Amino acid sequence: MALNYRKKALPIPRIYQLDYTTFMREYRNQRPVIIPDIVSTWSPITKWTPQYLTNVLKLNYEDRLQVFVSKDNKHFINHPDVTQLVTMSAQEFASHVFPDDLETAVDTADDDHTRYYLRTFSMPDVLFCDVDQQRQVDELLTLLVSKVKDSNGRHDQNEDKIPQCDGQNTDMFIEKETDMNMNIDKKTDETRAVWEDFLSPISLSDDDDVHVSDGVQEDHDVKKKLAEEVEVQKHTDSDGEVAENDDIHMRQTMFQEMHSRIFNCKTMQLWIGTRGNITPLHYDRNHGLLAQISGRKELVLFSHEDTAFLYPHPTYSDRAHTSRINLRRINESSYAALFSKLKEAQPYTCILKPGELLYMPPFWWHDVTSLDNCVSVTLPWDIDGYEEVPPCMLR
Ligand SMILES: O=C(O)CCC(=O)C(=O)O
Repeated sequence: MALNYRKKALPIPRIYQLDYTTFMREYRNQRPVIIPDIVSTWSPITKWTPQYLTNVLKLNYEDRLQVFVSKDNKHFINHPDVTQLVTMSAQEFASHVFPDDLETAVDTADDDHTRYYLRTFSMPDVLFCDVDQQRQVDELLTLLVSKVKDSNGRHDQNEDKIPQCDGQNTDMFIEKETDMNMNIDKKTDETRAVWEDFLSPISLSDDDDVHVSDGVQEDHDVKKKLAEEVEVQKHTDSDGEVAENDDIHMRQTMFQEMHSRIFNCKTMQLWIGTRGNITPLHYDRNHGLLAQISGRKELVLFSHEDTAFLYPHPTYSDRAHTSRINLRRINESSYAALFSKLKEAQPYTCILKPGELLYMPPFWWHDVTSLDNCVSVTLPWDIDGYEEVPPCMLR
């Protein structure tokens, strides 16, 4: 997208081997970053073939898949004049986004300008199990929370107590279609039962107020302290050893809590769609991790500090977290005049490639265009009680 901003768009950095200390110091709550070497080794990168995803969608949704269908390639995917939420069979949806012959599909898409976008508001159990694997959880949380060793050099012993999908072999969904109906109900019930009692009680949605109950507040105070102390304080005297053990214990608790908050099948979202799909300029109140499984997406981000230049819908509107600006039109002179302050905003851009993970701080504005047929996963996590809502967002 060649956009005519006054301020030159800045690239979002790609940082390999990003560590916890650098993440806390430079990015968390401050600016976006692309992490190229975590999701790239996740099992969904190779496992989520078109056939596998089609099987899972069929078994989860059968003929009740709710898909955004847009006949227009220039407007928002969720513009009510051009986009409908259509209920269709998983098979039909798959035939659009996973066509056997990609060349033909691209030509067809260009001909009739029809785009298809599935966005789930929770994660199908089978796919969730593929994401919530011990090694994958460990690697991501080591970056976000910092993994600690006890005084004997051992890693967190309590991790074993966290229910995980590790034992779940989801390869069964590569089976022949006829065998699958029998398996799915049993499988999803079992998986759900493991998770139901353990999931984070802190719900998350665009509309949620940031709310921390009294009981949780104490824990958040502990985390505030941890967040400020990026390095674990090392002590040598006996009092110091106690302090270090306390610190390790707190970090282990935090690790477990973050596991259930980030790897949460009720808040994780799946995005599958055709190229050309647009998610218009909006912000979320949570920390965002966008994991790109296949295809590329182009993103334009703005800091929350630029909110005054981004023309949000009125606060009373149900679209208060979205902008009135369609970034595809800003080079039109009449449009530019209407939204003249946009020139003051500082855009950050990237093309997110398969295997890459984008961290977006809370309240950062983002606009997303699918450059290819894409599969992505969003892992949002709600902000903590001590993380203040930026004053510019209190409209
Ligand atoms: O991928 C998209 O189309 C939108 C993703 C998004 O808005 C998010 O992850 O918050």
